[in-house]
Amino acid sequence: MIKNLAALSNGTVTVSGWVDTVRDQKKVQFVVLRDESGAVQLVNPRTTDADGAVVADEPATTISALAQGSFITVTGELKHDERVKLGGIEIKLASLTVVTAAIPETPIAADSSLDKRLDWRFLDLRQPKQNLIFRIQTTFEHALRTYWIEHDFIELHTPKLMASASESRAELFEVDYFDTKAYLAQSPQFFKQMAQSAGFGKVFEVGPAFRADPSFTSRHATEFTSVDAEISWIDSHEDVMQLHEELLVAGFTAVKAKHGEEVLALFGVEVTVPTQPFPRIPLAEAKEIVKSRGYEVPRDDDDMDPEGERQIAAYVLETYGHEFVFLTDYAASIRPFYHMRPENDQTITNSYDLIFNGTEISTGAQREHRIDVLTAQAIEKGLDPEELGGYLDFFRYGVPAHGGFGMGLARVLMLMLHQASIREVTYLFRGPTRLEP
Ligand code: AMO
Repeated sequence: MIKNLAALSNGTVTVSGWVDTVRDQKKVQFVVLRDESGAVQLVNPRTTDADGAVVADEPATTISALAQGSFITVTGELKHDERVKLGGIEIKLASLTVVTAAIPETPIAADSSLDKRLDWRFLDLRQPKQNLIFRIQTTFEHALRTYWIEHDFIELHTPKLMASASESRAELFEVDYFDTKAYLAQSPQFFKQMAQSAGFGKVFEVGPAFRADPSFTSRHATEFTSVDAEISWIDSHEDVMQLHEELLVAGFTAVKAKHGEEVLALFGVEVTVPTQPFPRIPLAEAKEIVKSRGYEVPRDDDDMDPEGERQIAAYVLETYGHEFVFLTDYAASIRPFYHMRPENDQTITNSYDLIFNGTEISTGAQREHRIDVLTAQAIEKGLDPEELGGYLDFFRYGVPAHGGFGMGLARVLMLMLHQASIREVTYLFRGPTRLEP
């Protein structure tokens, strides 16, 4: 790999990569060669005859014809030279093989629109910034998994084809399923709760979730990776929030340690490991706070709107110096039937949304585990208990108190790297008008 060249002594090396630029000068040719780890300058002095005229020989002729993006393998003499701006090394070429030539016309350029870049995603992903995003995602997920394994969680792979909705019916993808209909899972919600009834105790899943959401916002996709956890033996949603904090601290610590410097260099962003506990503010109080800052909350009886989320995040950053905030005690009227309500106040739920840098990244809650209360709450929300069939059975045969959360992986990355859209940090984005590549 190119990044390993810096550690080698002067001598013969063989290296492969994509042609980035070619400067074909009269007496010398320069090629910048890239791979996912970095770039190096190749130099090829032209051969001249006795009269000083340039001779058309190899590899000069091949270099002159190289199109950007061609994949080549070269052998040459590596030389450390402080005067070389690109990493202080260069390779004087001896031979060059074109592994695959690229078409000369590149379909995207640095100033191409995001949509055009997504059309040509494999070319777009060659940029070091894009490459870093997915290495960060790998590190982040690995840190979460390490935490889960160390804490004796069981990994689930729940089905993505379902017989009924698990969240709202409004955002459901329906598919033909032999002589009946199936629905794409919006969340592993029901099955991670089922695991509590099965005595699994602590479970997690990192998997796809589907939402037929026709919106074109910068934070919605029709298919996204959901990071889910569910735990038994809890006293309230406070236990879930503590788990959530510990996971994020583990994830951010790993990302900062492994990629902190690269993130600063390529994105100009400092990765901050959050301190525990994260601030917690009941939703009603958060609305009063943003109102006192001069922001008119559109509706008092609704979720916090995106601008409200930004306002409360700004307040939390100013007041507590924290990038995260748990908004708690959401009104029962705007939460799903399966959220538990505290005994002393049936108008709210034991639930939270987690806001990071001004945008929701997660929803969590203690679940209602008492079958009579759960059934009554489902009916109150206009659901037919018959349709919930198998789900309600989980609560008929003894189940511990439990709770959990679902978190959008791409949202975490987007906000960590201060990116404007979820499309930038999703390997292959799916939206209402995008099914390819
Ligand atoms: P919720 O519907 O709030 O909760 O989803 C949880 C988190 O998933 C992410 N998310 C999305 N990301 C991208 N595009 C979308 N269309 C999209 N929809 C949701 C968000 C969101 O915070 N079952 C509950 C979780 C639970 O209580 O365990 C649920 O799915 O980051």
